[in-house]
Amino acid sequence: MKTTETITAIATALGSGGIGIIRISGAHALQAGLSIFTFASTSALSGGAPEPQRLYFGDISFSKDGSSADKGYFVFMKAPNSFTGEDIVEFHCHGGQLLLNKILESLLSDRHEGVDPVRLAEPGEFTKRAFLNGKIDLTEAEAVGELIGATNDSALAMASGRLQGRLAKEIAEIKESLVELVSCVEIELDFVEEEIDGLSDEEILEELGSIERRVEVLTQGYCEASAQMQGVKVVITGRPNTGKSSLLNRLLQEERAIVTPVAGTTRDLIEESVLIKGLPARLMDTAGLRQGDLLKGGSVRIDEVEAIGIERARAQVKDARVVFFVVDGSEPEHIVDIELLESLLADSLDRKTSERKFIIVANKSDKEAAIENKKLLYKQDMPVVVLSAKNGAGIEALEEAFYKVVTGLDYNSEKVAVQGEAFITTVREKDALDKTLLKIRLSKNVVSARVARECLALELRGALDALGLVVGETTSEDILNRIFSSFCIGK
Ligand SMILES: Nc1nc2c(ncn2[C@@H]2O[C@H](COP(=O)(O)OP(=O)(O)O)[C@@H](O)[C@H]2O)c(=O)[nH]1
Ligand SMILES: [Mg+2]
Repeated sequence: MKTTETITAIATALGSGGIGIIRISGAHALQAGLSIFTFASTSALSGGAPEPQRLYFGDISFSKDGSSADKGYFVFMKAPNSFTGEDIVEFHCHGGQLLLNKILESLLSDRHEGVDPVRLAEPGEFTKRAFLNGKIDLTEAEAVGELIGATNDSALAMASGRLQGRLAKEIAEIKESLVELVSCVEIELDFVEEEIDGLSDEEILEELGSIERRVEVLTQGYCEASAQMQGVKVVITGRPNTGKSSLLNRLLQEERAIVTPVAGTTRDLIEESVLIKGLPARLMDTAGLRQGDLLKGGSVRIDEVEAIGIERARAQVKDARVVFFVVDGSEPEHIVDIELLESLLADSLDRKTSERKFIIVANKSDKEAAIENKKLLYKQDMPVVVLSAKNGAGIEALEEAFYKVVTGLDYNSEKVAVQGEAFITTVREKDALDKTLLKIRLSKNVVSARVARECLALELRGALDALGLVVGETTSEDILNRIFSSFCIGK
């Protein structure tokens, strides 16, 4: 698909910096770029025009009358040898926000005679054009966003591997095997009369089995890879004084939150990032949950600040991927704990239910324990970890339980992380591969049940279409728009 509209945007981050970049892409990029640039020396031009992939120094005008200017570089990348596959011009000037905005404005204004209007790029539009012009596939386009958003080494390594096309290559190889199989089956169908030697059922099943395993490997790494890439939001909650802040401090290995024996010490949210068993977690300590009606007969007075803190805590739980529900394991079973847990679980009965995992933390194991009394809590179908935030006993077990609920795998310190292999990180890719798997399994059933080869060809085609969704070959316009609109402008 060829897009002719010329677009522009500031490509560097908002705020002031040493250098700011403005990017123009489209058929009129060169014309528009030249209209506001004066070359310091014309000797390097070829026939009066700039050569591609070469930096030129000069004046960039940023006011309507063309008199004011910044000094900077001009670079032209000629289609199709550019990121978008279209003509691109970039200005590398000083990175002041006002300055960059003024230059952008002068490109957008139609004051230049004979220059077609240039419009502001939509979010992700440069990357979208790169995709539409076949410069990158959808997995690589998404990797651009992931590379920019990476906040830890392994996310960065993974995004960079994706950008280099590791996943794209694996998908292409799986696709090739499928295409080969489909063509064998279809040739057989086309030449029924000629009695050519087609593949035996066993051969087809074997080939399908090996394709299935390759797709499975990709889907199995999903939970871990997406956690690596996006980080896991963990909310610590429970009644006041159960040791939530102590647990946060213990996991961070620093005295981050204030700990006192006074109920209601933590009032606002405290958020810190930490790696738990190699997974990046955003840990959030919250105000202890209490309420007049939950504390039976309680005469506890909650002031306005604490009440707001409690409200915030509840809201955070709804947005969490993992919830550490902390109880005081040294106390006899507390009815309030159960009511609280149930009310949080009820809050969780929304779209993300299946994704949100609770871990019950029975704290203060260093004190004389009354844990056996907590039968009701233990009846809930969720992991229980007995630990002491005070002396650190059991923290390892909590970290392993965390790893398990996030990735679905047992933690094994010898296991190398997903980086280095091909893997998927987005729900979109997981969805497409699940569909592919389904079709492959249906194909196997069709062969095993000795149904006509026509049906097999149909299912195999279905698998190919589903696989095409991963790299964007068969992805609808709507979905593409959704993906690219999550990018920022200038990307
Ligand atoms: N013995 C013991 N005391 C603890 C432990 N964890 C927290 N505490 C104490 O319990 C009280 C409340 O702790 P804090 O972390 O502020 O609880 P929060 O209100 O849930 O944040 C403090 O006096 C802590 O010293 C633990 O593992 N063992
Ligand atoms: Mg606290």
